[in-house]
Amino acid sequence: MTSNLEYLEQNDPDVFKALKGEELRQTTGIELIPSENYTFPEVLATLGSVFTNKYSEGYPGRRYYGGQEFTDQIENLARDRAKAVFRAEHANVQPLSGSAMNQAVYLGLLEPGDTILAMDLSHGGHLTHGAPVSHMGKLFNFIRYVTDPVDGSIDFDKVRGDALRERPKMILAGYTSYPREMDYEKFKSIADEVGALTMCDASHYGGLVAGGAMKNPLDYGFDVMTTTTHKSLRGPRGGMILCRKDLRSRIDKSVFPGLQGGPHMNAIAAIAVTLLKAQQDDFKVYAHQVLKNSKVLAETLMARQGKLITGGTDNHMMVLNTVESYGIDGKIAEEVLDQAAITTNKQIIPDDPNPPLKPSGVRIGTPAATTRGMLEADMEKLGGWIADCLSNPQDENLLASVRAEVEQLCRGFPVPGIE
Ligand code: DSN
Repeated sequence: MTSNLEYLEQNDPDVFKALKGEELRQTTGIELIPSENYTFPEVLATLGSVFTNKYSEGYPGRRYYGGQEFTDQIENLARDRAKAVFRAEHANVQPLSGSAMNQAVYLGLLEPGDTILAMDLSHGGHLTHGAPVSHMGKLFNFIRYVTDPVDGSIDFDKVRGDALRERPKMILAGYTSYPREMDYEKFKSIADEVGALTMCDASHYGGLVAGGAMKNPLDYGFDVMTTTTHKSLRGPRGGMILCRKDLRSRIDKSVFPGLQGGPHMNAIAAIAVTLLKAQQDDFKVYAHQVLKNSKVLAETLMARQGKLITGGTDNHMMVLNTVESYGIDGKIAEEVLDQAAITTNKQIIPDDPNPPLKPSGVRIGTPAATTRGMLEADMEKLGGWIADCLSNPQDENLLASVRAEVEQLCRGFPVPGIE
């Protein structure tokens, strides 16, 4: 029988060739972008399944289209598993992406013009946390908190002062580029003092919360937690909202019909699969190993002239100031490492004097390498190679020889789901 991939090869060789090229790139090189990962083979199977054919606007038991026997089953499974994994009273698994999920929360629980206290973009906040260029930044009144330039800590006296003065309707924790744990108790106590809702965008570390390696904001009384499903959680691309049960109706109506139409049922089936995996013992081992690997990679870089923002990491990522460490900007550093088959992403640093497409650093993370089975000794090798490359950005021979070593290392760690 002809497989779906064989049909693709026969009927659209251009797309097939690009797909094979991407498979090769993902297997032969090392993926260190902290928001990327390798998903489970079962997730790839459900994403490419007949669930992609189905329209399911509405929610289980209350749909606007017929034929929902199996889609209702999988959405209920995904919601129940999400509630169990994150100890949440309610879960909405329909958001198509991280941005949509955060927008759905703001639009469902607040009114346009309301004040939200959130982390500044250059200090690690996400675009949807009120960056002036985002629609959310225009629609709501965002007040931004920043981090300490030396140790990266958040000045909670200042956050409290801002909250007492500005009376936000919501206080937002969570980040997209910040290498430390968050102090949820302090956020919650300030929010309670001013009567604000608490929301945590745990998109980056949702998988690490699920695996018990990082703190769960819901355990600290947060009203809402959001997470994307494709980063440390290793699922399909998508988002989910976890909240108290009394917020259920406002959140669900905000996602559909407020913001979205038909949910992607193939992704929801894949989220259900991911959340079963996330309850298993080897996922917990993976989550803890991500942090161990991150610490060793950070220490290796710091021992080789690397200046890390906040001086280290408590989570799966680190932000390397390449200008101060090696005299090159983040764009050049990203390109140099690409030549050695090491994938990172250029990254702005707190109060960066340089523009976003030529910023002062790169962001590095360990979830994908850990999924492949790499351990501390592999991180020491990687850290040494990164330092070698960034210290000698114009040495083509060195970059080629590091590339050969990276490819050799990667051959020992097959990628799940790719033959
Ligand atoms: N794109 C995600 C990241 O890389 O952190 C968040 O938007």
